[in-house]
Parts: sequence; structure tokens; C-alpha cells
Amino acid sequence: MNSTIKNISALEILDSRGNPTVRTYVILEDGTKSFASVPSGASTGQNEAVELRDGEKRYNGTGVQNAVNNVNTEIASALVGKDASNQKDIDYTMIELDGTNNKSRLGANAILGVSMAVAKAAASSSKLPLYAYLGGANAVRIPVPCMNILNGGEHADNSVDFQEFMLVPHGAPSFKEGLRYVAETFHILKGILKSKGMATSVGDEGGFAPNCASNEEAIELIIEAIKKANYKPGIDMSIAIDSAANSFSPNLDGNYDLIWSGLGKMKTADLIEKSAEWLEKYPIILWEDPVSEGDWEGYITFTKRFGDKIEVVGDDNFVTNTKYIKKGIEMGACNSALIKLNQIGSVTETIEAVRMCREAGWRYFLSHRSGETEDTFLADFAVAMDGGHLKTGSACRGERIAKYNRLLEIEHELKGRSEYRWK
Ligand code: 2PG
Ligand code: MG
Repeated sequence: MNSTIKNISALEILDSRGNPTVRTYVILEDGTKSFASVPSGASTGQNEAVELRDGEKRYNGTGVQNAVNNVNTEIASALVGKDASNQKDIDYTMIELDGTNNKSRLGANAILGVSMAVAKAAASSSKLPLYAYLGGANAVRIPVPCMNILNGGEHADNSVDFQEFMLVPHGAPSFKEGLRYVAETFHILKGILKSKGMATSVGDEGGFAPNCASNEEAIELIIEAIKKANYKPGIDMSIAIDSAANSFSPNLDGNYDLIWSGLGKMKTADLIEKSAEWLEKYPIILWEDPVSEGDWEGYITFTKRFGDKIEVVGDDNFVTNTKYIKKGIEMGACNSALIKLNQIGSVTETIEAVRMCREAGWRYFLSHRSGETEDTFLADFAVAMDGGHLKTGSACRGERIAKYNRLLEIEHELKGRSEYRWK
């Protein structure tokens, strides 16, 4: 068979934060070659699949030579000779070979790298772009880019508690135009920050990280930038927030300590009241992890109260794992799940998470990690999954722009057959 796997290997490379990560290479019998690189998070959920790190002196313990070795030996021996176009078989063979429930033996970084490279190889071998191979002939919807333009929390060193403030150009007629709206506003925001004597340095995902006096000031600055760029807040562009509330919830329960802003200790009810004020005042259309991962009651209350108006996304509580998404669906916690390939560690399981959301009438929000590489797998994957929106960082930093550029390319390639809409 043409798409039979002939060779699999891996290499330790660096991610956008200068930390080691895994790149895997696949060669098929028909001569097709592919490679894929694995991203890495900073504000991680407790139940994410395990990134295997060497824990030795080199790279301060973050080396991935063991994961690389697992690809080169055990994984390669199990998969060589298999058909790359049978993604499910490939992924479940690795899951069984690993034998743990969180991929801690072989490493989710080892398994995901192979899983993505196999999908890419199978796509090339069948002469299809990756988005069409994974999504079929109707994979034509280009996601609305939720562009992170202001960072706080663990992604920056400033006085903002919430991790990500995103601009969402839902009023644009196409991806190309939407990307322009947000990139223009990003530059206007830079000018505003400069004129106020505030820092224009950027966080891990390329958003600015100014030392705002409060969380409110962060959002006011964004609204000012939208208006100054000649767009209408709420009509052309709205705002999405990822509180990443785990990072200010010491025990990951209903107790919070907003350390960065100095607002101090709060209970779930206070935090939700604050959110209510903001939702009243500002054009916010999506809110991710408004409470911490163990605060299921908090997610339920938040969703009951605001879920008919906005998208409530669970990230750290669901970790792209159908076991937790199922629980969320049953409990009515959230109405959407964040989808990150490396949280669960294989392409097939990520697709299963998406499918579960669809079947429940939930949305699903495709996402990069704060540590990324120049790999553009996510762009194609987002089009294939047909979710209508994705977050992949700001209008700067090459590893973020690579995904946006790939989406521009896909939209162009579809020659007028592409679709662009928020819902
Ligand atoms: C998040 C992500 C991506 P990290 O919390 O949603 O923005 O951050 O990769 O650090 O978990
Ligand atoms: Mg998040």
C-alpha cells in the first residue's frame, strides 16, 4: 500500500519560549515525507496528558530526550508497516502501547508528535491539503480569529489578573478582513500605550503586557483602540476573555486571590458579580475559565447566568478530555470547550472531544498553546473541525503569525468557496 509507514523518527527542538519540544518525522513507502512539532502550555490544567520531561541537568530539567527516544524506538517499531491513512488505528496503537491513562509512560509529547506527522503524511500521500483530508470536501469555514492583544496573569509580569484579552472581528466579511481589523487595532493599541508612557513589550502569545492600574483599565484601553481604529465595539469587533482563573485560585476551588491587581481574596460569588458588571458595560462575547477548574459549581452558576448571552468556555476543567467534557455537559457547566491537541495528546481523541461538543449542541474553541512552534497544523485542523473560531495569539511573533498566514492561504485557495461567520 502507498501510504504504509516506512520510517518514524524524532528530534529535540526548541519552542517559542526557548524550551525543548519534540519534532517528529514520518516517511511513507510512497516516498511522502512529513514532520510535526508539539506545542507546550504554561497555565496547564491538572488533568492534562503528561508532557514527558527528562528532569536532568540539561535545559534545567526540561529536555525531551526520553520522549524523542520513545518515538525512535518503541513507537516506531509499533507503527512501521501500518497504514498512515488509518489515523484511529495509529493513535489507539500508541495509546495502548503507552498503557497509562494520561500518556505518562511514553509522553503525550511523543505520541502527539507522531499522531500529527502521520496525519500530515497521509494527507500529502492522498494529494489533499491537510484541512480537506481531515475535514472533507465541506471543510470551507475559516475560523474567526480571536486575537490575543493584551496579556496578564501567568503570561505576563504586570498588574492584570486575567490571562488573555482577545479581539474578535465577527463583523468582518471574511477572514482576510477580520485579520486586518485586529492587526490594525493591535498597532493602534501600541500607539495608545506609547502615548501614555506604558510598556509595549509583549507576553508569551504576543499580546501587550502593560502595567495597567486595574483589570478594568486593560479593557478600557482595548475599547479605546477599537474606536480609534475606526471600528464599532460590539458590531465590528467584540472582546473575548480567558481569565485562566486557576492562576489566581491557590487551591483550584471557589477561593480566589487576585494577586496581580492587588484586589485580593474573593469567593466565587464576588468574582461572578464582577463579571456581571463587566458584561453589562463591555461588548464581551466569550469568556473562558471564569472560575478555577475545581469550582464546578462556579462554572454552573456562571453558565446559568450568562450562558444565553455569551459563549462560556471550559479549558483547564475539561483539558480536551471526553471524560471531563461529558461531566460538564451533564452538569450544565459551560456551553463550549476549549480544544487543544496536546492536552489530550492525539489527533483522534481531539476529534472525539469535538464530536462530543457538537452532539451536545455546544461550541468548541480551537486553541494554540502559549509555547508554540512554527508548525501550522492547528490552522488546517481548525478549518477541518468547522468550529468557526480559534485563538492563536497576537499580531506579532512568528509562531503565531505562521498560523494566521496559513489561514489566509487556505481562504485564498478555496477561491470564493470559503465561509466566515461567528455562528
Ligand atoms: C490557555 C492557553 C493558551 P497555556 O490558557 O488557554 O492561550 O495558555 O498554553 O499557557 O495553557
Ligand atoms: Mg485557557
